[in-house]
Amino acid sequence: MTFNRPLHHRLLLLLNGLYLILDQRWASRCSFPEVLREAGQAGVKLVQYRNKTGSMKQAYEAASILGNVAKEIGMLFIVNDRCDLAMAVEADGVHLGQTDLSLTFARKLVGNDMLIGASTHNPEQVRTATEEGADYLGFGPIFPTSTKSNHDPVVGFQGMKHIRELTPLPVFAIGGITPESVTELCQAGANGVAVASGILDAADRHQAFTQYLAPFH
Ligand code: TZP
Ligand code: MG
Repeated sequence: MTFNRPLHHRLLLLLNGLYLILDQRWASRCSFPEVLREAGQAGVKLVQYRNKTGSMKQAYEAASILGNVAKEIGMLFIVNDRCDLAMAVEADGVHLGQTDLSLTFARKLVGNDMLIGASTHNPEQVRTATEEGADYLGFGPIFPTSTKSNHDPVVGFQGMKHIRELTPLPVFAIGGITPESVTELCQAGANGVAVASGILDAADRHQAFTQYLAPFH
């Protein structure tokens, strides 16, 4: 059964451009609330909080602060991996990988109003996540990255091009993306790019935001 949820127009308008990933590993080197405000000013419309190692208590505290900032500046706030945390902080969405809760069961838990994003790495996963009611997809890794350990094989521009026709959902290219690759990824069919290190390691974050977003203007 193909099941594409009719997404509210307002949400669809936000599911493109630069998707900022705030990975807890960078939190000791920069202030996430500050980065989030800079992102909002630059025109970023959605952000994900990713915490692979912290306790639930620590993740809840960080996510609830970031969720409040995101709400204040009108940015979509997505929590990685965990439906319970997303629900606890009243996030706009939850982002699930291939080893997280199934999309079908996650939907039962979070209800119809929460966005569900799905990480996909090959054509089969793109088809399945689409059929199972994801609202948007992450697809990659496009290039090698050290942000995710043991990641799937890289798919490159060709991989992106190949899956474009398999789903009507917004697709964010992810993994090792630099500003130089954004235009070609959009030409290959990406609606946006999801980035962690390219922003969080940038010497000049303001410039990095501008460079990543320029192809979307
Ligand atoms: N999966 C592959 S890369 C990544 C995830 C969740 C995070 C993006 O990392 P970066 O630093 O932009 O390569
Ligand atoms: Mg996950």
